This record gives sequence, C-alpha cells and structure tokens, in this order.
Amino acid sequence: MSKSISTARALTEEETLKAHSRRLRGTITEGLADLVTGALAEADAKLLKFHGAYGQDDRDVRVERHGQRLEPAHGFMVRVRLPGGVCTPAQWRGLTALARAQAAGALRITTRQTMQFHGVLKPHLKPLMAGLGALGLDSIAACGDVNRNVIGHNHPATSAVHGEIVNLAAALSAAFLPRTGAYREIWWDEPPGAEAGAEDEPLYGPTYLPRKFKIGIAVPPVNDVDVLAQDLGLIAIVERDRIMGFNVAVGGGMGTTHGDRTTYPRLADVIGFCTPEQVLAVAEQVLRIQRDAGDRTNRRHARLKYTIDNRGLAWFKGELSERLGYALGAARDYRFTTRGDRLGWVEDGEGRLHLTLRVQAGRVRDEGASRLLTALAEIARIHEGDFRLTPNQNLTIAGVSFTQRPVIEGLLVHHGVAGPAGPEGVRGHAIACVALPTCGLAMAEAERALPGFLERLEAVLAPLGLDREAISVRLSGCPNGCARPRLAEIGLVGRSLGRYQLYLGGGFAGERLNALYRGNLTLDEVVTALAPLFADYAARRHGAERFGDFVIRAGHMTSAPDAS
Ligand code: SRM
Ligand code: SF4
Repeated sequence: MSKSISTARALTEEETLKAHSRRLRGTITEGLADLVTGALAEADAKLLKFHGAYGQDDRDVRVERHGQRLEPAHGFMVRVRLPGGVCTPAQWRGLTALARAQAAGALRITTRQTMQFHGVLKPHLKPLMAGLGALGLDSIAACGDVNRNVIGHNHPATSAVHGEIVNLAAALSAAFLPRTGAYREIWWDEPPGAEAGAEDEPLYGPTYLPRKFKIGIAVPPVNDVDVLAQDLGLIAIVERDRIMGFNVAVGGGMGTTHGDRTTYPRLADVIGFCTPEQVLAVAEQVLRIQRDAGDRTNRRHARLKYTIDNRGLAWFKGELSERLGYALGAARDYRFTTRGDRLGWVEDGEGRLHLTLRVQAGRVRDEGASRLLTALAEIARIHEGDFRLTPNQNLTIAGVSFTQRPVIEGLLVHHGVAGPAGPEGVRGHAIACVALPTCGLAMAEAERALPGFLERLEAVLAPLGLDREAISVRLSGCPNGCARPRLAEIGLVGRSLGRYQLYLGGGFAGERLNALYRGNLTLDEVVTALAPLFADYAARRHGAERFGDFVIRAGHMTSAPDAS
C-alpha cells in the first residue's frame, strides 16, 4: 500500500505553507487588524481559502486605481458551506441581512449548490463570519485543499429519497471537516484549546490534501449535480423509493489550462457499487488514497483525475479494495435523462408544492424593477418549508401549502420577479460562472455576458421553431470550467477579453464531454457559427434527438473531445 508519493521533485510552496501554518492559522488574525491595506498577506490569503474566503479586487477599476497609485479595490468573497444546498427560511433571511450589511448587497448561488458573498471589505469579514455562525452556518472548507461543499439532488418531487440524500451530503461534509480549531478561534472568538496550532488532523494530516476534492450525489434519471465531473461521484440506486446503494465514480474534473495538454477535463469512471452502510467508508478511503498518492509537486496536476491516470484505474481499484478490506460490488444499471431543473411549480403528490425559480447565473439581487433579493427575503418571512439551491444555480422554494402558493406568487409579482413558470429553451438550461469583475482568474466575461448572449441565441432559434428546445449552454470566463462548460452541448470558455473557445457535442445529461468546434471567437461570431447548425438541426434532426447528439451524427464535428 502506498502511503506516500515518492518523488524527487520539490514540494510546492503551498505544501510548506500548510505544514507551517499552525493548522491553518498563519497570521490571519494579525492581518485582519492591519487596516492600512484592504488585503491580507499572500500566505494568509492562501490559508484563508480553507476558511471559505478569497482575497479579490474589483477588476473593473484595477487599471484606473493603478494609474492613481492606489492599491487595488480589495474585497473578499466568502463561500458558505451548505451540504445538499438546503437552508431554513430563518437562515435565508439571515443570509440576506448579511449580504446587505457586510457585503455588496447581493447573494450568489453557485454551481456547487451554495451561496457566495462578494465585495466583503476587510473590517466586515469577521462580522460576516460571526453572522454565519449565529445562523448555524459556517464557511469552513468551502474552499482550500480539503473536501468541498458536498452536493446532492434535493428536489422533493423528483426524488422520493431527497431527505436521505441531503442527510448523506451533510454526513460526508461533517466527516471530512478539518479538525483544527482555527476557524472557531479566528472568526468566532472561541478560546484556543490546549492543542491549538498542533491539533490532530486524523484524516488530513498537517498538509491536508494536495488539492481540492469534490463529492456529488446524483439520483437518476436526474444528473443535476453533474456526477461525472466530481472527484467522487455517488449515483444512488433507488428501487421502490428505497436507496439500495450507490454506484461509485472516481476521477472527474473539469479544469484545464489553455495550451497545456497535460491538463484536461475528465469524466469520472464508474468503478463499482457500495451499500448505504459502506458509503462513508468508501468515500473516506477514496479521499485518503488521493491524500497519499496525489501530486504535491505540481498543483496543476494534483487532482484525483491525474492520480488515477498516472497510476492506472486498476491500481486505484486495487488500492481501494485493500484499504477497505473488501471489493466494491458490480456497478448497477442506471440512466440519466436530464441535468436541468424542473422550473416552476411541481406538486409532490403528498399535498406539498415546490417552486423552482430560474435565477440568472445564480445572482440574487435587487436590480431595477426586479427585486429578487427583497422578494425572497419577504417570502422567507412567511414560508413554512425550506429553500433548496440547485447545482444549476437555481432556487427551489420547497414545501409550500396550497394556501401559501398565491401569497408567494403575489410577493414575486409585487417585487417584479419574472413569473413562476420559468423560461424554456436555452435560457432555462444556461449556466455562467462569476468571472469579471471579481474572479482573479477570469480571462473573459461570463455572468455579465450571459443575458446578451442568450438574447442573440434566441433571436436565431425562434424563427427556426427551436425557442422551446432544451439545449444546454454554459459559459465560463476561463478554462478552469466553474460552469462545467466542457459538459455542455454548447460550451464557451473564455480565452481573452471578448474571445472564447466554442465547444460542441456534449451530452444533454452530462454523459459525454464536448469537443472544440472553433477557437478565438467573439460572442457575435459564436452566434454566427451556430446559426447554420441550428438551421440544420431544425431541418434534419431525428425525432427528439438532442442538439449535442445531432452535431456529432450530422458530421459537424471534426475533432474528438479535446482540452485545447
Ligand atoms: Fe471554481 C477557482 C468560482 C465551481 C473549477 N472558482 C475558482 C475561483 C475561486 C477563482 C480563484 O481561484 O481565484 C472562482 C471565484 C470567482 C468569484 O468571484 O466568485 C471560482 N467555482 C466558482 C463558482 C462560484 C462558479 C459559479 O459561478 O457558480 C463555483 C463555486 C462552487 C462552490 O460553491 O464550491 C465554482 N469550480 C467550480 C466547478 C464546478 C463544480 O465543482 O462542479 C469547477 C470544475 C470542476 C472541477 O473542480 O474540476 C471549478 N474553480 C475551478 C478551478 C480549476 C480546478 C482544477 O483543479 O482544475 C479553479 C482554479 C484553481 O482551483 O486553481 C477554480
Ligand atoms: Fe473564474 Fe474561470 Fe472559474 Fe469563471 S471559470 S469563475 S473565470 S476561475
């Protein structure tokens, strides 16, 4: 059994930093007290990620401030840990209040089913974290080289086992939390324990994981979590409303670097089946293998997908069986048919209603006539069920009674929020990552470019009668792939300001990566390139054939799935 990776290459700076961080404390507390700068020192900023926060600056004003010899407009992004994406109305109200008082006045639903705050100024960071604590929430391990927010299918009407899935997400998240008291000390003023700075980290050890680690739980036929994009994907096998167990998929990941062919997106391999009783142990051993065998010398090559490709899937399976003391069972049959959310009202047959609202690029804010932030906060005052975030950046107001339905609809209308029916066609399936102005890695616009891009696409689709056709469109500002664009039927990946790589041919339900179709296009050029394909699709599709399948069958694609 390989407990450590033997390599002659030097460990990365991050490995040394983690080892000497006094279990993720560094000098964050001292840095917070220094109000001469709005940022933290570089090393502390790296450690801060493990606490769920990122140092950023407003890139819209970066050049201007540089010209004025001012430091960048620093702020922080804070990501909440919300396993399974469920929160109570009281928590929702609290999150809204924190967004208004401590951040830039908006909430952002992420592709991993949680909430982000942007534009948190340094003096507001601690009050924000304290506010999360008061709501029974936290942000620990939402970022950093640890297990991240665990996502799972949570719609009450499309999955009879949604409660168990959310509970499993919470159990996995809790089991894989770092044990350090750093978070509670720094943000919640808890007194340091006797072991402070040298706490035992039984799972992670002093250097935590080589890189981030992601778990998603899908319930077929819905693959909203994009289970094959996860380091560890669990596919629930449900018979007569009972979870029989989970197919185990390992080694998914989306991130690439333009021009670096040693990086690539990868679909997870389904390697077997485990029972509900075994699932926590299986997940822990997968994580431990990656801890011990992952590449700690090159962060671009440190995800589980590369560990598996370097050593081979057979090695991985053998290692897992040896550590578990048993082999996984044979994978069970399953089929995904969609990844989209069922927008609008859905009744679950038990007298409850659930309203899934499409939230464009996940941004919850008051803007012009549409006051979504206010509407949802007011709904949270009277709502008797809960709020459920989806990995498609949408929101389900779950567990509504028939008498409350008109009240909720009235509040939405009153605050100018588009009707509950939800858009169809490309708009109903579109995702965009945050990108500019907050993301430090963005090469092009994404969230801000999405509305205009969709309008232009719809103008081409409508005359062809394709305006209600579900086609998945995903837009990312760089090849890290936070919107999972390489799994879209139409995937756009930012290359430079205003220019994108256009990928086509992904599977509608997330079962196939797409491939490069054209490079270095403006969004107008993308629409021009797509127009003849849409026309051909309208004319020659076979029955309910999906656009992603059609472009391959009709011979429009010349390249195989490719990370370039
Ligand atoms: Fe991501 C880095 C936003 C989901 C792959 N991601 C970032 C950072 C933190 C930029 C940075 O490192 O400075 C972005 C912050 C932008 C901002 O201003 O908020 C960022 N990622 C996001 C979110 C908010 C996108 C969104 O619009 O919803 C998602 C938050 C998820 C969450 O709640 O935890 C988000 N990121 C993803 C996903 C999708 C997923 O996990 O299902 C991926 C692809 C899957 C994967 O990990 O392979 C993803 N993000 C990355 C990567 C590439 C990682 C890699 O190993 O290849 C980076 C860059 C890095 O880690 O160095 C990154
Ligand atoms: Fe930023 Fe790139 Fe992720 Fe978009 S894909 S949020 S631009 S890191």
